[in-house]
Amino acid sequence: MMKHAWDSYRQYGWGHNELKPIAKKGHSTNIFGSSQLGATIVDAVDTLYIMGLHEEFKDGQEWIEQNLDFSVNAEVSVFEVNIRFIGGLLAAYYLSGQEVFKLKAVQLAEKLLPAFNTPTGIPWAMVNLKSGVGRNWGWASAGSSILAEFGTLHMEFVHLTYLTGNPAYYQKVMHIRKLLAKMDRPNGLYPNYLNPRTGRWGQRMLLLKTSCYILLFWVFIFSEMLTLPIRAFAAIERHLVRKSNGGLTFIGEWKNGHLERKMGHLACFAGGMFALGADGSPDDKAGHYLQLGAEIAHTCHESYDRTVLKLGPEAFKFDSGLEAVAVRQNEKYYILRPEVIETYWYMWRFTHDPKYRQWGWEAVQAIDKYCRVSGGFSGVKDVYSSNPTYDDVQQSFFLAETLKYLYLLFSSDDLLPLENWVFNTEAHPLPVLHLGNITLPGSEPAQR
Ligand code: DMJ
Repeated sequence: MMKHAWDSYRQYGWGHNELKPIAKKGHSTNIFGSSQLGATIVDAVDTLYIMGLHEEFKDGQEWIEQNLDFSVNAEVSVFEVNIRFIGGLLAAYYLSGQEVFKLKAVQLAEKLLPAFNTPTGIPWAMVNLKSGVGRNWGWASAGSSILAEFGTLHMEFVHLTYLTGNPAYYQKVMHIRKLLAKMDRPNGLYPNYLNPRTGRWGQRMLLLKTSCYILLFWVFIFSEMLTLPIRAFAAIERHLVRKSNGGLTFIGEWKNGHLERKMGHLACFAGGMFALGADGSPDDKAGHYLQLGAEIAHTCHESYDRTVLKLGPEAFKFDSGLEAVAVRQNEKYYILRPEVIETYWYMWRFTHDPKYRQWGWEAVQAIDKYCRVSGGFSGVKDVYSSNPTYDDVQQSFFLAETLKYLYLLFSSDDLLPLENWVFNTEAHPLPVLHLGNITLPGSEPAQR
């Protein structure tokens, strides 16, 4: 499947950000602005390396060496470019040792730094790579920055300081962390919108997106300050986790004082997060969080199993007799997302229960049957229709994440062991840094 996805992109979309597998031409979205930066190449090279697809990896590396140039007049998403490009380049560097990946990651990071020039130091969501001018999306609670985005720069930026000796990257993200630590936390959790001019929360909305919480959790685990993530777990459980009438555990969305009994595909990452958290929790909590991870994995599997295509919808409800099914037409699509498979993989690593491989295999068969087309893989618009239409996009995260997690699910545990590697939110593995033993330039000595 990786060969088919890559070869199709190579043939029809080379150098474009993504591929339209039906129209057989390049594709891009507003997260990359008007740039043509080969997002699929950068996002996929570490997967190629891990899978031993050496020729393809070399081809990708050559394109990056010769063509990847960030001096372009394009307004890009700071978060997306960080997780896909900086994460992808750093992972490729650590895995292969090829200097070019590090060099390109640092060049790009320099272009992102102006995004932090705000009155509070909370970065803009978008920055123009040429002019350095930043701004926010109008739809994000009147121009706020988004927690799931600016809270997910930490890992890559700490690695940049570690690799270059330049303290600037570390200081920028530490500033965010310190500022967050001082802010009020309604219900013990951070709302999703923060105004970078005033430093005040925007709309009070708690959404568990695939980024900030797992990221904060990892960071705190590895900085040996466990209390905050464990408190956050307790608050998530208390305010967002519920059981349906049919006995399915789900994570709802809290908006304006009301919990909507709806779970997004994106929130399915939390099964893996709880399993990983169980591994680092105090003994009396470990079994509990592993069990919670297993329950989330089960619910997300049900959301796949209750469809015609055996692929999960974008969001599913637990209301008025509904159990893990989408209601609105615009929530019935599957765009090759990884979160459910990501959770299967973490659960497999921590339990070795064969059902996770079984569920992963079901997903492989469904994707191959319903999403494979002659020009690559496409998302589908309705997972409840036996005759679905395609969205005609092969997302770069399909190669970075979905196929990588599937490959790891069927590999042995000594391939990228979790003691030594930590995966960013785009599934790019970076080595665990033991900050207790390292003093980063610009950092205070690690707290114990
Ligand atoms: C990916 O870019 C990342 O997993 C991100 O955290 C969320 N969205 C997509 C996949 O669904």
